[in-house]
Amino acid sequence: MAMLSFEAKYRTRGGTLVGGDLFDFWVGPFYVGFFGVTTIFFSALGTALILYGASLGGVWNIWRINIAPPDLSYGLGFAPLKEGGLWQVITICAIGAFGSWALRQVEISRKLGMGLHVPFAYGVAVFAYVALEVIRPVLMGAWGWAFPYGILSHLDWVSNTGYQYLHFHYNPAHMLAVSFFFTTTLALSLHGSLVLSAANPPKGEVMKTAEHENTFFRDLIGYSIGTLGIHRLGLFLALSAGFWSAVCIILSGPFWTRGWPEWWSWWLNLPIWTH
Ligand code: UQ1
Repeated sequence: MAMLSFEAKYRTRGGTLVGGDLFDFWVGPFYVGFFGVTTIFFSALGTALILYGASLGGVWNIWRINIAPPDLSYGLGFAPLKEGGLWQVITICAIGAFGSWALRQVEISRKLGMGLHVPFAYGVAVFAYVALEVIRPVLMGAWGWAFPYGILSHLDWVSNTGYQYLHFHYNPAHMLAVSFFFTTTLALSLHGSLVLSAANPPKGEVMKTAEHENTFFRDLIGYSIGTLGIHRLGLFLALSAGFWSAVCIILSGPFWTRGWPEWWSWWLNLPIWTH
């Protein structure tokens, strides 16, 4: 664990949100904290319940294991464990674990005197999950609208939900989300390749720095966003992808129940087309 001597001076007390000094310690390289304990608790319980749910299903084919939410007839109430209740408790464990993980990131950021960008970014991914499993089902009045836990079964859910709106690619928020996902990969591939190209000059030459990186893009397109700027852009693109993903599924059902192609009628109905 070569990092230990280097990290010693950063292993300072404080920055905790709850519990004071009680959980303010490390296990090997890992900071624990109150939320480390709750992360372990929810992850272990959730994983055990997934294994129990899988055993009830009688299928151990990894692709086909499925733990479904309650039937729509249960509405927003609790269901018996074997009728979707297991899915409900697993969902509580997942949100407990994701929330604990985010708050542990906050405690570590506070310890190090850093900004809260990492927990914020992680929080957007959690928001997308919560949008699917809690916000949309609650707005639609039944847990049965949430997606099931299973490799193929959740893919089937995505496919079925998409076809319920005839052609999901006509959902304008979905268009934005997909565009942001693709632009994120473009930005990261440009950034990763640019940095590696500067770090890997011909054999025997000293590696290049940000000046060369800036110059490359000024030569190419007349503009460089800069070494800090590219990370701001990357964070914006990635968070936008997650954000619009959440928006596009919350719109579908609670706020738009017909096919998404039909939504574009407003365009066809503009008065400018009449003659
Ligand atoms: C860029 O301008 C830049 O600044 C030097 C980087 O930092 C290392 C980059 O990684 C990239 C990809 C660019 C180019 C990006 C734009 C939006 C012009």
